[in-house]
Amino acid sequence: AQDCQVANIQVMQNFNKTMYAGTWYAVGKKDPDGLFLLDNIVATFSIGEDGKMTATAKGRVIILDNWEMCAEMFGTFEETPEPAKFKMKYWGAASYLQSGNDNHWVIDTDYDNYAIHYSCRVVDTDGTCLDSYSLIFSRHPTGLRAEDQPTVTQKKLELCLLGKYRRVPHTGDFSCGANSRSK
Ligand code: AZE
Repeated sequence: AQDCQVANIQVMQNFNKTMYAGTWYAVGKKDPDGLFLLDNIVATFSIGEDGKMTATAKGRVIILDNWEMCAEMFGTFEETPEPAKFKMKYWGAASYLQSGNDNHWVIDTDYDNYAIHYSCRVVDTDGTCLDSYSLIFSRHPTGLRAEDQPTVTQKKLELCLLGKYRRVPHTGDFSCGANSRSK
């Protein structure tokens, strides 16, 4: 089932963005090349009156080699013919944070407990992904339910990223903690 071709990656069928809305806690991540959110990563997806999906994300980052801070990020999503495949334009609340345009694919979700996100930034000449990042989301800050773990492992395998994820701690300290997460 996995030939590692980006074009063959199966995404969530009949993706329902309204059911996807709300807060997701990253409990696992595979980093892209370069800078990325380190930990305490929380994303909140919303659907506007125009039907378009937007998101905010917070996470701890270290920029300029040793400056640790909470990055507040924003994203707007452009739909594609495949409902689970979006183009995400993103930027930071502060100009020195990262901005860009990424693919944003929802690989699988049950909407209530887990979701698997995947972005390939660079497709190699052989059709595999050269630079990807992926987040494993849970509705529960405590982590995935035991019954969702086999599904998530299977999807990591299909993404050719099994063994490449790290746990994302939610320590609630710094300015990414629970107290600053409300806005
Ligand atoms: C994502 C959830 C949906 C909204 C956004 C996301 C991506 C954010 C980044 C942030 C990078 C920040 C850096 C700062 C120095 C997918 C988590 C915006 C890619 C590297």
